[in-house]
Amino acid sequence: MSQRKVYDVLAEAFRREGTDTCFSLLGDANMSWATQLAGLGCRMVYVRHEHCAVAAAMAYARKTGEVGVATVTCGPGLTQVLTALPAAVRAHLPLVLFAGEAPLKSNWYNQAIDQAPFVVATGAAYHALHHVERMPTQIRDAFLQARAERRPVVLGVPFDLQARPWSGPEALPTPSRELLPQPGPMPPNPDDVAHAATLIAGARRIVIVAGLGAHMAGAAAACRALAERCDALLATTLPARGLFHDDPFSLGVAGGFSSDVARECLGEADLVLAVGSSLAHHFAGAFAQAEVLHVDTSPLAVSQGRVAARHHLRADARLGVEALAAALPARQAEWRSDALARRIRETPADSTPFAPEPGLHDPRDVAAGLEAALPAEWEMVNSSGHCSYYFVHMPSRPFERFLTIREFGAIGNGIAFAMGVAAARPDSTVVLFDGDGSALMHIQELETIRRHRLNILICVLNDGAYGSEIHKLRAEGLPDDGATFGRPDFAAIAKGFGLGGTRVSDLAALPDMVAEFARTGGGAIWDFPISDKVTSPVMRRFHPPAGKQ
Ligand SMILES: Cc1ncc(C[n+]2csc(CCOP(=O)(O)OP(=O)(O)O)c2C)c(N)n1
Ligand SMILES: [Mg+2]
Repeated sequence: MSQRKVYDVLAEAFRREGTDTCFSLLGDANMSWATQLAGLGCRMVYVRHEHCAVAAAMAYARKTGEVGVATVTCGPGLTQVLTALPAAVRAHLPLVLFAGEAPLKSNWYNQAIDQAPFVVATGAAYHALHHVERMPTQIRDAFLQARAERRPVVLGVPFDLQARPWSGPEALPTPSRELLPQPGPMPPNPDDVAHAATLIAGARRIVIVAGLGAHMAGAAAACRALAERCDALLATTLPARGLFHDDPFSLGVAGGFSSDVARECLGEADLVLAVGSSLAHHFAGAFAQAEVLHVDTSPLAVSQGRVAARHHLRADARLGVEALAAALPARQAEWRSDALARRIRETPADSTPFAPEPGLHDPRDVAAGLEAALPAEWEMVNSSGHCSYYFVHMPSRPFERFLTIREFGAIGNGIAFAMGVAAARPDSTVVLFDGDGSALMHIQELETIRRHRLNILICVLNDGAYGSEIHKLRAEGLPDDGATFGRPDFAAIAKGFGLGGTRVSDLAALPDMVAEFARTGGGAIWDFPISDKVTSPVMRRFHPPAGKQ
């Protein structure tokens, strides 16, 4: 036992916290610890860029409900993750990042940098672990903080201290899971229920919009029941997309990515019940007219700079919604008609006509072709960029098989998110929908996919451009050459990394291609050359061509 080093004990402390997967890129300041963590049975996913370690841990945390764990070395290892950390902060994802720190004993070290201000600026917490015997407790407390505050916690551990012989106590502290307060769900105040019930009774057109909080509280069924009881329609925020995917009165996403029918119905609403949602900007923009009743354990008045809700029901989402259903008489269905259900089911999300150039697809046809061909149990990951609108409109895909994290608006995360989902669901096939620009930003991770034998099918909507930029530049009447690159040959790129690669020129071939991929598994890119003339409704709305504002 006297041979044990500090890094051995720190690795044991992570295992005791339940860490069984760690996304990692090694350097002097974390390699001994990471190697011992692997030796203790933790699955390591060794990525090729630190950003992708943290981004993969984010998707892993979202999919598993656990704390995502990643590790990077000090200095340049840490500065690489400064886009991923704020994205995790905004998405309320619990992470613990083991980062090395420069050795304390050295007067000078080339990778030394004052790490805390970088991390704190992202909204994540930073703890410098400088007292060896206290380190296991600080690790436990980092997990406690990540779970309680639902944000990333970065631990900076000088690597000279890690290499010391362990002289502290043998026993590790009680793990965070045993200490975390586990209060029962919060019931609503009866007066608040009465106020909310009066409001609902006086409304004509009600929409219940569920956010991730509704999912986490297990409130989806209660929302459906309440909607039926008070003749309301259902919708979700973008992160909770698919929560009511099989309900005939579900409008899909309420926000910038709403379908045409959803926008029309949301525009008619006079009351919105926002259940377990953060009332984000995009969501609120969908309801110009409606009063908002926020049902949440922390109901908000102002969100993202606007007054977002004037009525509040503080409660666990499920208990709050159930209490409302109990307080309200059942209403005659008027809005919820068979005709409306048929319109919701049969109307395309966007019917604006475009005529793509020969040899190029309309992205809507690509999404429809994949929606029809991909097996129901495969995991979907949507990335960012202009193309992400299209893959939100795959109505058969439930929330449980769909992931999108985009609160910080960064591109370049798709491949890492898909790797995180693949690690969380190792027996599944993961399908990523990405843009050409976003995919290229971290294309090196194809090597990780191959080496770790991850089942990831990457569908690239290849418009040969930063689509979001060209459509905005064109709308402004400005030249688009700074964002137009030509279509990279993703099939050749994938093959260069040892993966499968196909340029999909005929969408009718998709069912056979899917069947073949299901048989072989592995990693591949399907490259869909698409027109750069087709614009999404959200783009057309916010960036109408010059002169049409
Ligand atoms: C890290 C980062 N850099 C730049 C941007 C600005 N940006 C937003 S969308 C986009 C284009 C993405 O291109 P692509 O992935 O090909 O998707 P498309 O818009 O063409 O569908 C860019 C550069 C960003 N959001 N994040
Ligand atoms: Mg593009």
